[in-house]
Amino acid sequence: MMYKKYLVTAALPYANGPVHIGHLAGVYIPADIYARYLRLKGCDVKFISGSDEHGVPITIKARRLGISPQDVVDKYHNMIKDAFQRFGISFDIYSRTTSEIHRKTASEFFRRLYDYARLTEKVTEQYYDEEAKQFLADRYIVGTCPKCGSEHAYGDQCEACGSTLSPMELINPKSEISGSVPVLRETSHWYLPLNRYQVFLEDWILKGHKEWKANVYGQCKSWLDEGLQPRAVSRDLSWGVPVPVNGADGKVLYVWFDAPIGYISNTRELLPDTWQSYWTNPETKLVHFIGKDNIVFHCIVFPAMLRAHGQYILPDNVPANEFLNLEGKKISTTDNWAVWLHEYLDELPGKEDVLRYVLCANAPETKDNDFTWKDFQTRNNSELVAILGNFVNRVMVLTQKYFDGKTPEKNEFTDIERELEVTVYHMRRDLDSCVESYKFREALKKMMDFARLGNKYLTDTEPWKLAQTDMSRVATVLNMSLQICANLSIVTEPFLPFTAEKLRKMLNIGTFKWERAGGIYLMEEGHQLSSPELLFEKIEDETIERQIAKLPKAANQSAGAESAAKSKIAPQKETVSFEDFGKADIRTVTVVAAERVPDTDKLLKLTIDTGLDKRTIVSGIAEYYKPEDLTGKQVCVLINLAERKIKGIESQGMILMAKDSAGKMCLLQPSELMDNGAEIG
Ligand code: B3M
Ligand code: ZN
Repeated sequence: MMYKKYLVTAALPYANGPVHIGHLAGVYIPADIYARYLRLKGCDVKFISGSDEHGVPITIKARRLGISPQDVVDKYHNMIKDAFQRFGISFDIYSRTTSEIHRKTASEFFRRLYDYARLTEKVTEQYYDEEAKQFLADRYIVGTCPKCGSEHAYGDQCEACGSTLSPMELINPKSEISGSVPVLRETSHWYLPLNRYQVFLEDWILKGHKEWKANVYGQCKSWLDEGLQPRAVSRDLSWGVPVPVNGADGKVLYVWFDAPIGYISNTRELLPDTWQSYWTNPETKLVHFIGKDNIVFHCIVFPAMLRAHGQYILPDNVPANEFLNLEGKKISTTDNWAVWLHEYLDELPGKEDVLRYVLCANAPETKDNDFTWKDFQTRNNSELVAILGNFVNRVMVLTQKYFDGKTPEKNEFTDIERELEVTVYHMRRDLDSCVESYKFREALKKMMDFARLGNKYLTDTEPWKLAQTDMSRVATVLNMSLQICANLSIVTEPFLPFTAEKLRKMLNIGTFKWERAGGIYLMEEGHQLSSPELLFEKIEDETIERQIAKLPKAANQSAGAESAAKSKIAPQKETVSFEDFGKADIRTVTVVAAERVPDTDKLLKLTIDTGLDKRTIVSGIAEYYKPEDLTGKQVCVLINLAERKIKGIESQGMILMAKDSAGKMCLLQPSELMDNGAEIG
């Protein structure tokens, strides 16, 4: 389907705290890359977000600080908005759900569902705090999680195990406000009967959107398989959008009812006259960028609301990401185990793109991922500086030296240039397909491939040597190199917008349309360049040491991988889908030869017979097994692991081991002798 318009939304962050790198990697960087890409392609795109300013987390924070909820959201909304802007997140609008237009839009939305009998009303018993004289919705009630036993579960969710809960499921419930044990009282609420949309959602998602990311599709499937139940869409609270029905005093819309409507209200605020031409237009592609904890609301609840409403389009895709950890530990705002965007911007000025690059390179696209300051430094120094910065700098300096900073002419092509022309053309197309399928990590690599290609071209042609004999060749080589620089000024724009701008300035060019990338006629002969500047600077150890030292001490110690491992059994990892597990090809194999890898304590080089072939794997088991103990043993090996070079040896698989919390390790062996190549699963 050819779309005429695009709505790109990024989850509305709660305005109860600042934004950290987890938010950026999971939601805002991919969304921004996508929106910038579409804009450069000349598409009619609106990139929408804003602060989520209702809900119990806000009122709890206000109570704790002794200020009003409005004061809380004013403070954080401005802080978040400012940080996003400084970081180059190119929203067309970043508004807020306390705006007048949002209140109106959300009320009208609810009212339409109410008028068309799309909601049901029900009286139930709910927890009530007799001391504070109020009902205890969602996070106002705390207790023990029935699923994992954590003592700090909330009435809507357990953060320890990620389960969605209802207040009635909590063991030993207590009021978050007064600490008292709540009583049950009757109250009446409106419900969205999700069960009525079960069949529709099954068709739409399970049959119609098989292309959605596996993590998203899998979560939807498990919700649908469990069978959808009606969900309350109102609450007994004073902070929120009042329920627009007579006799509903003291009741507001549930925050997860009003928040996604914020995407619509914010578009309406941006385009008072034409917003409907986006939201009611089947030729609009709507894409929600969110984190994994928001999947059910964006894939099940909001689409059911939109369907019940009847006038608006549904999302085409919801490319949700998993979570980003920090130095091996879950980001925690309460423990201050986080890198806060506003602090980063103040402390590492001019390095916006470095963080954008590192977070995109490590984006938790298919599984949780880790941010470490060491990796941040390495990616800056050996990728941004050494590959991208270095290429551009060499071209600028050489052009200055040999041609007074003017783009030289393209003379006769050799095979190298002919091949280069074709390669560049294909690289652009490959990059497009990665972005369009929401594979931003891979897209970033493809972006860097332009610089890699440029470096290789310079190394192969050596214009500094040619300069002694053949200036006409030098001209061609530098012309082509400048074409690659101009290509880089386009393809870096979605990922590294500050760098793209610097590059345009140096090349003394304007912004090209995306479609021009992949071509070699961007820089005109005779065009004067500006003076070269460095695109990136090396990051020294002190810089990252200072950042590491900022992380809270207590948490810092327990973050040490070893002490954590010794203190307890590793927690269960993320759920994987059946298909995901099925990708791992594990076989029984026989070790036919084993030897130590010279100059290492831990590594053995094993030759194994997989039944399919004989191959080499390098394994870190020398502390536990002598080479002679292994020869002839049958073990289990993951055979389709991407090849890795370890100490110069290609390792083609991984031998499976068990490791306990004390660090003891042992091999896994089949309980009976099997043929080599037997599949394990
Ligand atoms: N504020 C939850 C969150 O920040 C929520 C997202 C709303 S998107 C409509 O995780
Ligand atoms: Zn739990």
